[in-house]
Amino acid sequence: MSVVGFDIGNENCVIGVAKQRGIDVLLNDESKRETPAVVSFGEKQRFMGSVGAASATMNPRSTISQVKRLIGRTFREPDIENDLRLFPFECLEGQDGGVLIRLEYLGEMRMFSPVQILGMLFSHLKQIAEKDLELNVSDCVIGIPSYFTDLQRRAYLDAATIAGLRPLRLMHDCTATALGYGIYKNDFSVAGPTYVVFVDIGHCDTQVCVASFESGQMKIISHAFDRNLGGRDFDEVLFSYFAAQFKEQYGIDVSANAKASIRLRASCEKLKKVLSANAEAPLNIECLMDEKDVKGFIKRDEFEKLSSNLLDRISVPCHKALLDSGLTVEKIHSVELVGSGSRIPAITRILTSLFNREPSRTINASECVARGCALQCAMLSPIYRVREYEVQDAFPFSIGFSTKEGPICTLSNSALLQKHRPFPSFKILRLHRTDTFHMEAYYADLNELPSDVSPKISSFMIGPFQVSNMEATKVKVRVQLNIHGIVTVVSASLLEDNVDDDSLAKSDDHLTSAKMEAEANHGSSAVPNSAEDSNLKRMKPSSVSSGDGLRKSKFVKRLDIPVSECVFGGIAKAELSEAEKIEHQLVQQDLKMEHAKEMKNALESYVYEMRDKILHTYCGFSTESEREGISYNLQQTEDWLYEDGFDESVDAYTEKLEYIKKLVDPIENRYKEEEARARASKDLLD
Ligand code: ATP
Ligand code: K
Ligand code: MG
Repeated sequence: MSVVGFDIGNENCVIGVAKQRGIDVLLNDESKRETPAVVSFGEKQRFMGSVGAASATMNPRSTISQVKRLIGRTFREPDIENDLRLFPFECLEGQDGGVLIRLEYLGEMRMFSPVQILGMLFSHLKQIAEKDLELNVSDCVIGIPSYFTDLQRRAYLDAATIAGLRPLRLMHDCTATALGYGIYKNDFSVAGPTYVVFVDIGHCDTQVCVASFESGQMKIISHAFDRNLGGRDFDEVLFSYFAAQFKEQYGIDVSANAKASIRLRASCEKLKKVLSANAEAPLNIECLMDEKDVKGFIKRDEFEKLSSNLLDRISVPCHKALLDSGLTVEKIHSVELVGSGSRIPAITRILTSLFNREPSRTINASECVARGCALQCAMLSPIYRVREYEVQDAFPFSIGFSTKEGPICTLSNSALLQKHRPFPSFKILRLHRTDTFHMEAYYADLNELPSDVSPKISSFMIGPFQVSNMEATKVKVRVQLNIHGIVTVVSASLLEDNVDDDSLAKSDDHLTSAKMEAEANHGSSAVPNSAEDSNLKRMKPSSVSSGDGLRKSKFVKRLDIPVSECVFGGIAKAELSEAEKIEHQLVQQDLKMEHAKEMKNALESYVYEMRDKILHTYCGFSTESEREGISYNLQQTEDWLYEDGFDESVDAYTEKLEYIKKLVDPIENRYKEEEARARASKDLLD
């Protein structure tokens, strides 16, 4: 069994694994610790990760990047419309309002959902891990942004299913980072909790959280974010600057040309990185467009001036997280800056003035999420023993539940589950109902959410059931914020009794880590609750203590009620299994092409080997006409390999190989016989 943590970024993916020594980050086929989050559809097979990224300029319309942005989003959201304008690949509106990616593959126009593309990326990372670990990888923990909606979380689980992964937890990126930070530290003050702010600036987003650490435990107090502020926005500042300059200087409109845009954008990203270490940087692109070589130059000061808007925006989620934590700046022990987007020096400056102290960079900025996820996976997995450590996360949104009578609220803002509630956790509702009823889960406060998120989450039908006593009937509904941060109704039951059943369950419970492990391994998956049989299941004895020390046993009649769930905008089971089928076919095609490549290589090396042997080793064991025939065939095959046989099937290569082998084999046999004879006579003489 594997213990793996995945960080799927908009730009880079990192794989962490628990090994005997601790947490390792795996190298991909190019020996890199980061794998580009890219899926490219070549002529006959897909190329993913590093190889895929290399085709971005060659094959822009079929090379998909930043797919994480599109997961669980709708085509008409203004943010998405903005993104799509920058993407070189084609997107359409799906029937459900979601985004579909359209591209040509194997001579056909094909459509893929972002979930399918994400599934391909997961598959690729899974393969890298399996190759390294030499075992099947399924159990894992996957990092997600804290601002992910219910739908996006479910979409991630669907993508994992397509790839054959079983996430034990979707874990908030900053929580994973905080876990990796806290678990190894032994020097926390005994006087009280140590408060740390984590700021993660990635390629597309910024996430902030405030966490408190004590010996043996960490708690997230608040999460805040800007979903639209990351490294790529700084690239865009440079892009606009140079595009405008080149228009004037060279008379070219880079934005109007997809390939030129990709190249300029890539150069701007490189230039941005150079500016992180240097006060100025040049930009040179040969033959960018209309056969023009372009040259540019920018100083760091100028870049910072152009980016001042973006830099100012970084303080917004920082303020929010601090405000929500109820702490003042003086209470903060340190600010930990992670995510590679944060390497711009001006960001350190901004944070320094914001928190009155320089942020520290002690954490590995690009690997911390994957490492934290791997740690969490080890903690949840039964095969690893990790030191007792309590991880308590906070959910960033308030959730409400309503029935047709209106909201079921326990809080002033009509929410049932308050923002920053610890999770996984559940809440028991007791409702008086006599017949089947519906409940809807929704976001109670849209101000807490990223823009354009629909408040609707999901609806639940509870029933059918029959009551025998109209008056004394309570329906107990168990609402859960599960380990992935997904809202569900896990069960409902009928209590035909006047006695409160608090002895059966605490009404509002945060799951401890031991229980969390159990939840991770059972029941709390994203699979919607299947409707259970509503038969009378059991008569549960509940003990009621009486004052005189005698224990009376009282029977509460409990009847399980079926619960069915409908997620607004989620994909149906049938669609998911169709996606799994398609992925399987695509994998077969990739394997076929890989196999053909291997056969081609085998044929090529055979040709070179024989060309040499026929002149030397086998010379004395063949006639001149044999040698001529073989040489001729070797030459023919080599020519074929460069021309018609450049891109052929496994069978074609095998056939050629067999044909030459038939010519060479008799000679090879003569040679071997002679060898054997020589060895035998040598043995005799010895
Ligand atoms: P996200 O978290 O948004 O999904 P991600 O996790 O893939 O994305 P990271 O790998 O943390 O993102 O960061 C990628 C960003 O960091 C890119 O925009 C990249 O240009 C930027 N970056 C990397 N190195 C530097 C550097 N030296 N200076 C400035 N920016 C850098
Ligand atoms: K990353
Ligand atoms: Mg990231």
